Amino acid sequence: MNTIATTPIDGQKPGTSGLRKKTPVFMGPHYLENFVQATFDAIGGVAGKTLVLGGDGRYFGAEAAQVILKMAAANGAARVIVGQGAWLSTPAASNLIRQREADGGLILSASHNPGGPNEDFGVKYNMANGGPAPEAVTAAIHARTLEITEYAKLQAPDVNLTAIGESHLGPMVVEVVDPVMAYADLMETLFDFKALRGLFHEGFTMRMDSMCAITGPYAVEILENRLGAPEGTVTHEQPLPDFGGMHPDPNPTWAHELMSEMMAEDGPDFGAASDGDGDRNMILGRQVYVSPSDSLAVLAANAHLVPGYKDGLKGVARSMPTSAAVDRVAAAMGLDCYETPTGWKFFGNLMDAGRVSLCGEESFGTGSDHVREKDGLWAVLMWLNIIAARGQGVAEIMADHFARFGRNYYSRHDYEALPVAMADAMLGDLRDRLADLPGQAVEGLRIETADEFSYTDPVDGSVSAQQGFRILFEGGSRVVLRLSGTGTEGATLRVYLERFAPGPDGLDLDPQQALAPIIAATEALVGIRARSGRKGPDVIT
Ligand code: VG1
Ligand code: CO
Repeated sequence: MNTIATTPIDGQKPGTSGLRKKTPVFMGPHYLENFVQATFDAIGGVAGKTLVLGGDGRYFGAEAAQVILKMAAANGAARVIVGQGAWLSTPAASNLIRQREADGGLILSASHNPGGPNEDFGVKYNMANGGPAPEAVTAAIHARTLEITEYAKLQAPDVNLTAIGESHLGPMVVEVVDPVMAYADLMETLFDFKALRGLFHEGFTMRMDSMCAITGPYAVEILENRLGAPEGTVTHEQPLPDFGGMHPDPNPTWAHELMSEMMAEDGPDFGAASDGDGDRNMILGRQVYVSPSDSLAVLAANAHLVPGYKDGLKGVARSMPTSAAVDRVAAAMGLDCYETPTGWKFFGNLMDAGRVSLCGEESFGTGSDHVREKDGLWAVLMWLNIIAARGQGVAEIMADHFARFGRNYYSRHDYEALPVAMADAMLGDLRDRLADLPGQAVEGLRIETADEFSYTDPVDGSVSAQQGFRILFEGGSRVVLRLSGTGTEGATLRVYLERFAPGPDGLDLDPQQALAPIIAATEALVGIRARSGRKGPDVIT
């Protein structure tokens, strides 16, 4: 029998980006099956449909892929396109869904969260446009998990996912494809590969840290094989089920090996890192760290130098906590600029409607309408192409950018694994006081406005409320506070700090120093350290 009885399991509510839990939770009886069946049910079934399937190679990914294939077959799917070895980076999955005109896809990843038997696993459903399911769909999936009584799963041996080619699972076709080639080909259509080959030929040095996660094979193929960068340019290039014990989050804290190499006087010209599923990027020059919000602004200001964007951008969008650096570029260039809640799913409608072609988040996510996910290697290639076209290094490009547009000093402070009740109480108290804050002075800073961000999608009119607290100070400084929707342990409080310096003076301060008054005002207002007993943030970006 293909039908198996089950009962609802609590807590299967997708967060900012899919459902993420500790791996043993996902491996528990019926856990994955319930969620996958609820997903299929919520999208009106998969009978006759074509799906894309793959993940970042983390522990339990290959087994989960087998379960999903058997369930897709028993639910009547016509075809599933799977990355070889069940591997697909998130942007490559998005590309395959679009290119092959699939009805949707499932991505097996907990992204930047560590992987392994006791770390994190995740499943995310993407729509026919290649983008993450919007909130209405994830809400329907969650609702379905609460009423599920059975799921369908074919009793069959595992499918061979190591060899490229087609096979059958019942009447369903399983098509195993090379995970890298279609994506690498797409990159060749967007960037000046000839100029990039020239750059490496002239001795430009680069370090790409794939952090033992999925971008390794993609980066080796593109940077070393196609662009002629020397072997060894890509490090930690072998995807491993536990990411070799690395925390595959490309930020200064977790990519510390790369950071120390790049901060040396004789370090490489250019450095980059990506996350577990390959949708994030960190950009570095020799002794230069580019904050993700600034990176987005630089890409917006220079996109016309890149073949894929030579006619200019349709518009730009950023998540609300991302700094307003890109807004200044948009204003100067006459581009529309949208502010969305955190999470890539909110950019999909804007891109589908042709309103924006470049989007970004402060969390090391940048991307364009070439796919419907953020795309780490794409951002790296954008930077390389801009460096080649301008004939300037990262430091010069940044200095020039700040001189032209001013500088939005920016930093994010994360407090991880806080007790949920404490975090809720802290933000609940802030919510209660919001209306009284405007006009008050804290630590010498006068509060101009304070609110809780609510977003109305300009394309479909859907409303997303309670998307983070914003406190604006006089002079364009601001602090934003919100709780993470991707963590699997306790609550993670994210504090986003920003201060604008118009220049020409004061453009090269240490961001933590430049932001010190706002950090002090935030502590006075919210009492994070006082209430949590923590000495400081766990992660500073
Ligand atoms: C975080 C980031 C958000 C990003 C999301 C998914 O969400 O803040 O900008 O879109 O991760 O990225 P949260 O809710 O934890 O703040 V990924 O690379 O983990 O798919
Ligand atoms: Co990711």
